[in-house]
Amino acid sequence: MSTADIGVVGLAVMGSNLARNFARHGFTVAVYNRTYAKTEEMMSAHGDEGNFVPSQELSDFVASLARPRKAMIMVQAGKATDAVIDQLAELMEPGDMIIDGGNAHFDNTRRREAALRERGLHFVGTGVSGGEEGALLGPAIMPGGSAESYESLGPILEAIAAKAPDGTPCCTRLGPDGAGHFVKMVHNGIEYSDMQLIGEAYDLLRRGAGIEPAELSKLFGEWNAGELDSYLIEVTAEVLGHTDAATGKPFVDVVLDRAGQKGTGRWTVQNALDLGVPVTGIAEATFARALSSGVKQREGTVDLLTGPTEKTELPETFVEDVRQALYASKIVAYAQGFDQIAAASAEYDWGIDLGACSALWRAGCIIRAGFLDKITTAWRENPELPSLLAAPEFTKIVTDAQSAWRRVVSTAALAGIPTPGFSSALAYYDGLRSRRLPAAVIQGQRDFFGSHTYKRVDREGTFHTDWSGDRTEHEM
Ligand code: NBP
Repeated sequence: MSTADIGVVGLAVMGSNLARNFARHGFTVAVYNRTYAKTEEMMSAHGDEGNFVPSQELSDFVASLARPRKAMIMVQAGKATDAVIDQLAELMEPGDMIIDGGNAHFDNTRRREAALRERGLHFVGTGVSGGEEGALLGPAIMPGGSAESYESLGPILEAIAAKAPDGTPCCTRLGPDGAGHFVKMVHNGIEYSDMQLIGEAYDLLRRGAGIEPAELSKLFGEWNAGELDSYLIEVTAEVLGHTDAATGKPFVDVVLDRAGQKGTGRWTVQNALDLGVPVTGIAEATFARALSSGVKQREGTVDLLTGPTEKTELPETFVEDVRQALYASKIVAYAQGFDQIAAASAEYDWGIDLGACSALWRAGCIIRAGFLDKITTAWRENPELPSLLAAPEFTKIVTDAQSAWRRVVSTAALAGIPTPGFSSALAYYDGLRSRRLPAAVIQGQRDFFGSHTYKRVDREGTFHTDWSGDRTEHEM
């Protein structure tokens, strides 16, 4: 019987939790996993949570889906996803939908969507954020695909998505083909940046101000009750408050300080370079992870490179300064991420609504934060903002924070504590507010050695100076 409202292929941690989430919301869910034992395992542990239709064969799985069929893939990104798409496409009929909820690169999603569209199938590349717990209890869902597919798929996804404080589901169709996976990628990039900034705040307060992890845990807890309210601050308070059972030491002191990465930060930066969008916060965060795990360089220089010899006096307001610098730097990171989404939306003709995008990040996902309400309002009031920093509320927050921000960055430099996130965010702020940038010198250099020409501030046209000759200027 073709009764299942939706099906899930891939029953590892994400797939099985999403399948359970669908079932708990009253949907009949077809489930399939390449290794059938995993399907049996899930059914015996959770089969009583709702209506599941397990299949051992993919053909039976497809046959159990009601038309238009909706099969959500939650398998390893890359080759596994392509293999499953090929197998499903063979069994499906025009009008059916394949939804990829894995962490695919948006270029792959564009390729897959185009190939399946040729066959009359809908391909919905969907970002899913919130980790295992989110998948079960309500993730933020970022679908990209045809408007037609969203008509019947949207209500199912919206039902299982997290709900924002105002009750709105954290799931919106972001645009065609790669739009959803692109937004998920930038979400992860912002996540990298946010985590790095919080790490720097910890480092400044621990190494700089000598505050112990247990105290810092309380401080982050307090910050979480104010304008920094966010999942990542909450998680940080938990991590810093945890004691290692084996040694009795703060957990943070027994963890090897080499940050891992699965690649979405790198993808974000690579794409930003292609689009020419300065996502300096995400880039610094990605490189900071690379530096932390660059064992050869760290071990080979740690005893050679000396730091400041004099003790750095901290400003009396240091703790509050760090909080303000963190908030301002976070806003810069989000502003840069939105710039990248806007640039890609124009490049690929996706028509992404930045207000809808920020609204769907308000709950369920890793970067959920209280201030996303303010960001949503800013984009909704003026979708044409040249930058999030131009929204009156954010202009005020960052300009009000600048004294504290400067004290933190300069104190960090004097104390020898690396703050690539805070420093680059402040440099970005100063770059934007500078009426003249040294790019004029760069243009001169480029024209000098490569005849790359330049424009003038006082008249229209393109010019070149005869640097090797009599230095007369020619209009090109
Ligand atoms: P994994 O990424 O660990 O993938 C395991 C699943 O892929 C199993 O069901 C496995 O089947 C299946 N699979 C593989 Br591997 N190769 C296959 C093939 N050739 N044909 C069919 N099935 C194949 O699972 P996960 O951690 O649940 O993540 C699923 C997706 O969700 C990934 O793309 C991931 O990037 C994304 N994601 C994960 C998180 C998270 O927090 N973990 C968050 C958001 C998104 P088997 O049992 O037969 O080996």
